[in-house]
Amino acid sequence: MDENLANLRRAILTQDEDGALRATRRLLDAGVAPRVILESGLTDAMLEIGRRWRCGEAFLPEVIVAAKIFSRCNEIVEPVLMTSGETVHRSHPLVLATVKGDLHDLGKNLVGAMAKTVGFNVRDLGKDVPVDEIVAAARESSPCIVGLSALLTTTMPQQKAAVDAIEQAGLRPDVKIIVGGAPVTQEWADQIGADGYAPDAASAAELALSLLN
Ligand code: B1M
Repeated sequence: MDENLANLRRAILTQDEDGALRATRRLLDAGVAPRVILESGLTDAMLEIGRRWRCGEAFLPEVIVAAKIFSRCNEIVEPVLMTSGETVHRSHPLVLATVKGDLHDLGKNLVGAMAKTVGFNVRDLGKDVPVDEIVAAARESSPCIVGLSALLTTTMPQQKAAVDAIEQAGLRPDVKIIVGGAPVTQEWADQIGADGYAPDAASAAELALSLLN
């Protein structure tokens, strides 16, 4: 299994789409848990791409291609994740968005996939989503949980803007808000008045579940 995971990571790092898809199928065929493939295969490879990019060892076109391969592999893994024994049937709404100005959506998509496995009815607004749209969706889906992803330090303030706008729209406390993304911390979540922060997609799903109670 470790060798197959290593093959998957290597294929993403060398922008070998066919190799990555093959390695993903092989892992699924071998019965490896979809969560492990998502976290230890796909996500770890993107973290390594990020490290190389920062050090000047990788360039933007490679990052774009790697992100596309990530999504293609995720398309194969997600349906298996949905049919895994972990899926519970509930139908509480979870509105999900990457905030305005931010085009990073791989992490948000993982949060959506994990949230579906614990039974949330996920309404994914996509990326670069303006605050007004988030408030409108929260109003339509209320009572609900709103999940806001931000990957750039420059777009984190949009999470605060959304929390403030939901508050001003009078939608609290029926709308709970969780935040996440690489630069986001628990401290930031507390500072902006969010109900919670999760460091990864699986914890985000668990956090959302805990907020239902
Ligand atoms: Co960009 N990028 N990027 N990028 N990118 C980062 C984030 C960066 C850290 C890279 C670096 O420094 N070398 C840096 C941000 C620096 C900063 O702000 N401090 C950066 C930059 C600077 C930029 C541009 C400005 C580059 C440029 O154009 N000059 C530009 C901005 C575009 C924009 O958004 N307006 C840009 C563009 C891009 C691409 C489009 C090429 C591509 C995104 C493709 C896509 O998403 N469809 C991209 C990528 C791929 C990255 C890195 C390499 C990888 C991000 C990723 O997808 N990781 C990233 C480096 C890094 O993060 N180390 C980087 C895999 C993904 C599964 O993890 O999204 O972190 P992540 O999600 C995690 C957790 O954060 C968490 O769960 C997931 C794990 O389970 N999580 C949540 C995420 N959302 C959550 C929500 C929750 C809870 C948990 O609750 C709601």
